[in-house]
Amino acid sequence: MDITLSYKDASIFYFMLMNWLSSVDWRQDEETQMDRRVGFAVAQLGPVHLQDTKTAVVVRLIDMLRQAHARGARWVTFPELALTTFFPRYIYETPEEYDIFFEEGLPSPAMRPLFEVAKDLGVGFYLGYAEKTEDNGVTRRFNTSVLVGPDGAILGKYRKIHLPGTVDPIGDLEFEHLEKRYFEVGDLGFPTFTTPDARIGMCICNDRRWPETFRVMALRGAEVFMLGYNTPTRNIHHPEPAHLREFHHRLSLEAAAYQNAAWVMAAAKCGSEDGFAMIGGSAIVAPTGEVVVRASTEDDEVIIYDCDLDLGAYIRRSVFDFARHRRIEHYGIITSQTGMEIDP
Ligand code: CDT
Repeated sequence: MDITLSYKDASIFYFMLMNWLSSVDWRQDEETQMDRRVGFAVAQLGPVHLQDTKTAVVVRLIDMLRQAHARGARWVTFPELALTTFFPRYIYETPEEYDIFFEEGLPSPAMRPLFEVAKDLGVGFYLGYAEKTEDNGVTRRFNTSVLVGPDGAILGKYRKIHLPGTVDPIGDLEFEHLEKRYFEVGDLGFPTFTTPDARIGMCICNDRRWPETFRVMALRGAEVFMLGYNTPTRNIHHPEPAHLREFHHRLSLEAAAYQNAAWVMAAAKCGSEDGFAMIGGSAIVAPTGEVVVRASTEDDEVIIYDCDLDLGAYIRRSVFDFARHRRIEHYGIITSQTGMEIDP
């Protein structure tokens, strides 16, 4: 009898086997449930040019919010500094020049239409923006994200802690990265927020390269990390091959998800903003560390996944049961020492 399979038959068999395997619940403990599924979307934003108005950008954000809702999302993650071009690439001398990029109040006038539509649709969201605020008569500026619940309630803010770049221009011929010039270091820590669907933590762009960011949120019970980013394709501070920019982005997300047993929602602002290229690669990563869906363009694009929050809970009861396995007596220098110090 000839039992040779054609390539097509073998492919069909492989596909059916994989489908069956992925439908089998491999989690082996009695607390495992399979019904804590929530639709999370990531809304990647293509380029926003210097001349684009905030009104026009918010129209694009609302359009993606509607798409996400139509596809079953309860939550949407938008990018860092989502309302304007990535202005820290430019040199401005006075607040009068750069305050046009900042928002005052929540929602700011520019954001209000997005807040209204989201509330009408019952969709919660993360939005990155440049925040200007008055504190005891002192003007302060932060690179901030806000978390708004599906009921329209403002759940809280996060102010970016790991600010990359410099205060003064380095004189690169193409562009600068002046986040340290325009923003203060965030002063809110890494808070997490309890919602009816999941406990959510927020961070912004460069924060994703630092494992402490996610561990602090995980210790506070975060089940979902939301993050927006603007990552220039070229690293002007530390030259490196372009492919490493995407690789390190993805590596950071996968490690954060796996080591903290949480879902990661990563939203890029990307493409060529007035000729300055930024990576795409928006993604949703499962607590297993696997990318489950990834944007395929460098333009406005919505990706969505039905996230099983019990998958993370299972991993936190097993491999990463922090209470059972962490050895804090050996971690002290992580918070007492910043740079490397070699024992004599
Ligand atoms: N926005 C942001 O934080 N971007 C940084 C670029 C670092 S290169 C100076 C990032 O980590 O992606």
